[in-house]
Amino acid sequence: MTDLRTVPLLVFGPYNEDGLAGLRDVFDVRQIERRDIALVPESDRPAIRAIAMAGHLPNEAMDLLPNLEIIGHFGVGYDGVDAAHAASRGVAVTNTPDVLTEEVADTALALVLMTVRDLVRAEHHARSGEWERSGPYPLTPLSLRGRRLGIMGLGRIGLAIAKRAESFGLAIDYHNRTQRTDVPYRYHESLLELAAAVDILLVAAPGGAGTERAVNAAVLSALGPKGVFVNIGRGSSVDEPALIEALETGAIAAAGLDVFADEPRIPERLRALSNTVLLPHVASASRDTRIAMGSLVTENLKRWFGGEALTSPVPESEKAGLVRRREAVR
Ligand code: NAP
Ligand code: 8YV
Repeated sequence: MTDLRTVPLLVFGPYNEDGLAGLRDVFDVRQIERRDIALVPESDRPAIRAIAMAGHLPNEAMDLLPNLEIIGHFGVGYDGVDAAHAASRGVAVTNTPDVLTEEVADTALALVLMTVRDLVRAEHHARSGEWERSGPYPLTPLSLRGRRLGIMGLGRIGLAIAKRAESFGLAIDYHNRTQRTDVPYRYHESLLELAAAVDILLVAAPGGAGTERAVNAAVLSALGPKGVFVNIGRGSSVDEPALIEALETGAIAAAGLDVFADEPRIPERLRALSNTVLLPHVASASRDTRIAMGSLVTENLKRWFGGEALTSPVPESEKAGLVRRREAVR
């Protein structure tokens, strides 16, 4: 009989409450309140065999845990974990794809609509009594009608966004590193080309070195003065100072952002702008979806120590053959 209560698992910093309860039901959980390995006493470090976490795990922290086998990342985007480094040490990494796709796509469409039709300030106009005092809310210069949406990152989430946008009557273009053969949408080999061809540019790509500051001044200039930028992916994919400059000068019309370069800090200049809609990284943040994400983290960790194939290893772990523990914990 497998006894996972003998497996010490480190919860590296803040973690979803439902997910934590699920982990506690199974493993010998030790949680630290901040993502700081110094909070794990040196004498306890050799015992740790698994980590559950969200956000950033420094390589130095990983390297101070000599018997670490697996990292369960709460979130599909695992740019905060160096999965190649983990693989070089024989440590598997899992993430939480699929279970959040539809929720994130719903939020993306809401963000597009809020931004294009200025709905946050219109709501404030009604709620504050301004409608009764000063009359109707001004007509919005932008509309979704007749617009073309360009998606950078037509993966699971990008495709779910495209399907929704299609039903809204939008034409869809996209840019990935590799052209897909299973979609009817127009492909662009470069992000610059995509930005020049569309009215709304939406990022649904992963963070990390491959997309670092990819949305820069040239891309925003190509999007143009009637263009709208929406980011549901990662803040690191945008040159944020260049975005602020483009919004301030009218080089683009508006932006809707769920993610930022240095969360939870949002630059004051960005917060001061009236042509932005700013969300605090909530695209997947419904309780049901977060429960599903936590369950998938726990499922992966249970399967690993039970000697079964992982449900969602990241590609770097798959490539290294880190998809199943050689033996179950007895
Ligand atoms: P996915 O299925 O792996 O899709 C990622 C897409 O991005 C793929 O189509 C990939 O195509 C493309 N891509 C990767 N690197 C690229 C690059 N350098 N340039 C252009 N395209 C690139 O992942 P997903 O499940 O859709 O999730 C996407 C991302 O959304 C996550 O990594 C995460 O950062 C973000 N996210 C945010 C939230 C939120 O709360 N705001 C929630 C969930 C996810 P190629 O490989 O062909 O390039
Ligand atoms: C979460 C996300 O907000 O899955 C992702 O990549 O960005 C979001 O779903 C995050 O991972 C939870 O901390």
